[in-house]
Amino acid sequence: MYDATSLHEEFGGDRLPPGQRRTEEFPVLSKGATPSVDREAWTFEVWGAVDESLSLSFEAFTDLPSETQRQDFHCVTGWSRFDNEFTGVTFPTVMEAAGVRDEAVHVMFHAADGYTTNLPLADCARREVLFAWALDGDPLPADHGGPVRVVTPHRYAYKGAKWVTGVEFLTEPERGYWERRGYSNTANPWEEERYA
Ligand SMILES: Nc1nc2c(c(=O)[nH]1)N[C@H]1C(S)=C(S)[C@@H](COP(=O)(O)O)O[C@H]1N2
Ligand SMILES: [Mo]
Repeated sequence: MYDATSLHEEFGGDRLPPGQRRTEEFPVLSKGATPSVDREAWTFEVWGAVDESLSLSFEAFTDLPSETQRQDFHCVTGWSRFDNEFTGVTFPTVMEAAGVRDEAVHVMFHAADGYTTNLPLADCARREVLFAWALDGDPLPADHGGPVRVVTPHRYAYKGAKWVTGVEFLTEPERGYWERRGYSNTANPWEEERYA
């Protein structure tokens, strides 16, 4: 298994970022109710600055090369959960499948509850950014974003869209749901980039 829990070293910080407290729980934070997303009806779309737009069923998506990683999870509200084992497709694998064009500089994630979140392409083109469908060996629970969610262990967790339905490659930066409402656009936990 790929261990991503030493990621903090790249950011020059402790494993527990400043101002965070560790919890064994896994709280649920969503802007609204958990949408019911049927695995069989779910499709994953990739569009924008790509050579090939994709539209994949759950079966086709989970047939892409996947891996399990041990990761930490940092919520902007102050809790961190260590050693989560997420299984999924890495962001670079999706980039390769779609053929991301040179003019792509930014990414918008779209989700079934209308949530969006954005990141620079360079922050996404990392092995640790996973489209995950399993947690600790079990199907990802609906409250935590099942069938498939994004995880971003190098950024606060609002950068990881639950119930993800698509990825849009952009030629200019845009802001997502919380980024337009006062959360940090950059969201680096080791710099405590919480609110803008
Ligand atoms: N689609 C969607 N994704 C989302 C959210 C949301 O409301 N909708 N909330 C975000 C926020 S603010 C956080 S902290 C994490 C929480 O993930 P968890 O509920 O699994 O702890 O999901 C993020 N992804
Ligand atoms: Mo959050």
